[in-house]
Amino acid sequence: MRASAPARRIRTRSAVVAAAAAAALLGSLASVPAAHADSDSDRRRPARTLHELARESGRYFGSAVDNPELADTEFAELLGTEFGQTTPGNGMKWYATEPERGVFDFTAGDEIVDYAKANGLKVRGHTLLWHSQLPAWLSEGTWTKAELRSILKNHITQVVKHYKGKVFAWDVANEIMNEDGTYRENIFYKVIGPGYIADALRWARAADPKVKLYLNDYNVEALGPKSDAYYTLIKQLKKDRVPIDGFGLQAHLALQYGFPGGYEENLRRFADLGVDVSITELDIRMQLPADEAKLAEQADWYGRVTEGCLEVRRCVGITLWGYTDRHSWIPDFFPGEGAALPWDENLRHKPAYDAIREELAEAAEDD
Ligand code: 9MR
Repeated sequence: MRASAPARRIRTRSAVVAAAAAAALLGSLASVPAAHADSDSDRRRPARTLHELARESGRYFGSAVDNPELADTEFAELLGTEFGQTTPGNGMKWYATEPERGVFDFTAGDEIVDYAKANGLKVRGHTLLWHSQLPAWLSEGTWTKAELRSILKNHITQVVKHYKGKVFAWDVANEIMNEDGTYRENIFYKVIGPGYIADALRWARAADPKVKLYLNDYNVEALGPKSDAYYTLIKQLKKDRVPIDGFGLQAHLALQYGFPGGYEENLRRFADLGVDVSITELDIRMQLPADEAKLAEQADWYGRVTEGCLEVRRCVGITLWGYTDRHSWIPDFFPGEGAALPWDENLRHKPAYDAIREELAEAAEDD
């Protein structure tokens, strides 16, 4: 029964956090082994991976990967064993897939799809349309509405067709809202108007009738104007019978800004609209240097993000935006911040790993 689960999970999470803090005090954090037996099951059995635990309750647990990282064999091996899903960090973006108008290059995306297939991971497609990482021919061009609609339609059609049957979901439109809940004035909005969103979803559906179609954004984990805007938009899209299957919450969180208020309620309200929800780019950064208190708080947050997803039936999975501090976008984008992932630079578990594991293991037992 799930009814009593939350209280129980909260207790165990604080136990994990306390244990982590104790371990840190003993100076033994660096020696936490990269794999260990399930604490709650027969120790003679090999440890189940995070993904295997997530699968018990019908979810996936994944990590993004950027193409150059596949050359790091230690990293690639762990990605292939611990996780059941991956998302290309950059390989399927517009600049990579259509570097010249009408000239498509699927090399980077295919490399990740091939790696995923060889290792039994499923793939989320990311992303068909975004204001960032557009090729210069597109962002610097001057277009009429008809021209840009045709460019967008062709891009979506070619890319979705190429990956048909190879990706289970697409972030069709990425980061289309401002913080105050107004539409972001990206090139598509400016030239085509807000109707480009429904157009994009319809073209994606026409190219692959089965793939799950998502809108995806950051700073939408809390209840607030930005998530409200998506709630209103998705409700309207549903009403208009525009194909929309899911809402992706990136969850690039930062300890200094506080845990997103109303996170679980927010997930639930989207699920209640009749769409899936996914945590698509999870990382939890902190101001450096990391210390035991921050790592313990980070572990608590990773546990809470995981628990919230597990509490909402239509929350279908969690993807880390890279799983290790060795390969993370954070230090480059937020100078002085980092240590955002559950594995450290040496691919050793941090307290966050144990907190995630604890939540997944409890849910696996409950289901
Ligand atoms: O991880 C990506 C990084 O390698 C790129 O330099 C960056 C460029 O903006 O994009 C990163 O991924 C972003 C994702 O595509 C959308 N949400 C925010 C992610 C972090 O910037």
